[in-house]
Amino acid sequence: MAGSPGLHRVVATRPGHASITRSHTRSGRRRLQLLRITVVIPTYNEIENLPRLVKALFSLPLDLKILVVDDGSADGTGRLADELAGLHRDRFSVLHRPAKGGLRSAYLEGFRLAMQGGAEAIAQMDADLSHQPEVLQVMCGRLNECDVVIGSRYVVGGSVDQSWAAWRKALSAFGNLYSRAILGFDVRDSTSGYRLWRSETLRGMPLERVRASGYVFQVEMAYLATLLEYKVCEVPIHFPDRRLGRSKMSLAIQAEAAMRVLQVWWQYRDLRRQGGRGRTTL
Ligand SMILES: Nc1nc2c(ncn2[C@@H]2O[C@H](COP(=O)(O)OP(=O)(O)O)[C@@H](O)[C@H]2O)c(=O)[nH]1
Ligand SMILES: [Mg+2]
Repeated sequence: MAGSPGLHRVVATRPGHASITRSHTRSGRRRLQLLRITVVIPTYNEIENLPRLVKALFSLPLDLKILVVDDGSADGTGRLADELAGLHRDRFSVLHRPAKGGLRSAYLEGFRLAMQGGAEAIAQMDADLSHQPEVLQVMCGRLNECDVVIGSRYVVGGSVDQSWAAWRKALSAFGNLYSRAILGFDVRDSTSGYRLWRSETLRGMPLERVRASGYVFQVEMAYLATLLEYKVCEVPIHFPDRRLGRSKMSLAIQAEAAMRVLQVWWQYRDLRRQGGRGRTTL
């Protein structure tokens, strides 16, 4: 983070950009602060959803940029994103990748670009509006005391779409319980893809070691943060179903998930011993 250690950058609020977080200086005075946030949005065939999401995000009183990572969507999402980039010049950019490469590399490449671009905080969310943009403000408010904030369906106040069949609710809840049991950590919704990271947190994580894609990518990242003794917080979210377009998660990915969680447990046995000393920035 920019500025002297222990102090947060003080930024004058711009018209239309209310301050969103407060921090304490060493002298204990409260300072208004506006974090520079980049929202990384992976897209694959999200042409109906993307303009709505972008509009909703840019209407938030946050200092926010958007980075879309599009994997050659056949429905023209990439072209639409280019048009949006033309409209919102310095606030919107697109990373075009030639083919569907999965969430792990989409997010990791997006995070890297966002950090290079000077983001102080990096959000990740689905393009399909199942991650409600306004919650980002609540997440920002928590980032003073937390190293990463997860939008959680499974803390008090959180919920999933009422239309979900019982088996789907059970599968999702079971996935989270299973991960908690195997990995022995206390993140209630470790499969959630709605998150806000301090850039410092991502910098301290050995991202080149992350292997899982799909749901387990989210689990692996949350576990890694916990192992490295970062403070992981959860805020309740309602998770409505996507209304438009189709989910790209397949049964194969879900079946793979259970195995991958075991691999995650095995893969980080060294970090379990090292704790916070395993961070790549000390
Ligand atoms: N760039 C990229 N985006 C993807 C890929 N797979 C899924 N997405 C996007 O990642 C987000 C999560 O996928 P989604 O289909 O909503 O999964 P679900 O929420 O579990 O049903 C959405 O914004 C998708 O468009 C991929 O391979 N590459
Ligand atoms: Mg989704």
